[in-house]
Amino acid sequence: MKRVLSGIKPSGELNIGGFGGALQPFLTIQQEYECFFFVPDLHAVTVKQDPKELYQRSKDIAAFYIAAGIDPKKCTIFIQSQVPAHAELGWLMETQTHFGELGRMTQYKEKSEGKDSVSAALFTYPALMAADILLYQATHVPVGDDQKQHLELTRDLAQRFNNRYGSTFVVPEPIIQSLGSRIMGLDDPSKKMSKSNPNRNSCVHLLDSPDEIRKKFAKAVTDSEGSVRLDWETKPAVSNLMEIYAVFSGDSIAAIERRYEGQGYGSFKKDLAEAAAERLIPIQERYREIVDSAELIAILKDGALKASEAANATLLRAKQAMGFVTF
Ligand code: AQP
Repeated sequence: MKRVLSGIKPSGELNIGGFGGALQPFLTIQQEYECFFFVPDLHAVTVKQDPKELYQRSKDIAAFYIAAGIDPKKCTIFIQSQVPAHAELGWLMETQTHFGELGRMTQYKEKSEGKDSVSAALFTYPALMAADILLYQATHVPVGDDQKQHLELTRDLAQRFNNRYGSTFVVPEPIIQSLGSRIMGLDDPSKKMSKSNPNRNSCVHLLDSPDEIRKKFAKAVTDSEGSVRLDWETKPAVSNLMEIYAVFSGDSIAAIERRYEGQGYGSFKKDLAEAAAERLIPIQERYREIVDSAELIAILKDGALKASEAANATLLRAKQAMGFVTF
């Protein structure tokens, strides 16, 4: 059985970057794979989080999974910190990870740049991410552009562990998506659209109203050429908007180019906002129904039980392989 583990960190308000790069692909993936979709809250706390916000955002991410169409009857949906095996295998994986390997991670370099001090966890979290994946013996992991390096490390660690202690972990393969794997900021197409960007106009949030969506796309930077044409080298801002349009409308890039040939950016941006709102409004409605419901709690409790069962079995194998006393 092909199995997938993936998740979205509750480190800020979910935006259309996470939607295009993770949530939307999850909907297709659930048709083909046995899926574990989790809320990686232990990863969120590698940087400072307000406790009340972390609590709310963790529930939000879980609610968005369901609101977007992930089927809790088919998939296991859970919160990472409710399955203690993650932290425990995370530690064991740290013992297998070289300092130099972690130092090469570009995410660490980007997130620590210009900061006086960062947490040790920000440095070591790729080992925890490896544990997340290996605990479920995931055969496949969907990876956005920025996560490729971490999955490579996970594969190296799984192979290293298997060579040292005997076959224990499945070595996971990436699922590379062609569309939406790197959605850039609306204010700056050289920077990835990120939840932690304080500029609210850099992205469209999943809970934005149609009016806010329209305003944000209207403000999005473009270029002076005035033609809707994909060229990441010379027209990154417009190419980014075209990719977002393709994510929301399901249209191909070629079809979008044809539709707006000879037109400026005005009607393109207006239609883009309509396409995004049309997709997001029903998700928002379902999110509001479920976010504070007993239904969500029941799904997460059930998910934590199922996830623990799978994770504890792998953890036990790994501990026995390493020589820990187990009963
Ligand atoms: N802008 C994006 N374009 C495409 N994919 C994206 N993803 C996130 N942003 C984009 C993908 O979504 C998955 C879950 O990501 P995450 O939220 O767990 O971590 P992240 O990539 O660190 O997200 P942010 O928004 O940038 O969070 P902060 O600012 O807190 O670090 C991943 O597969 C990711 O590639």
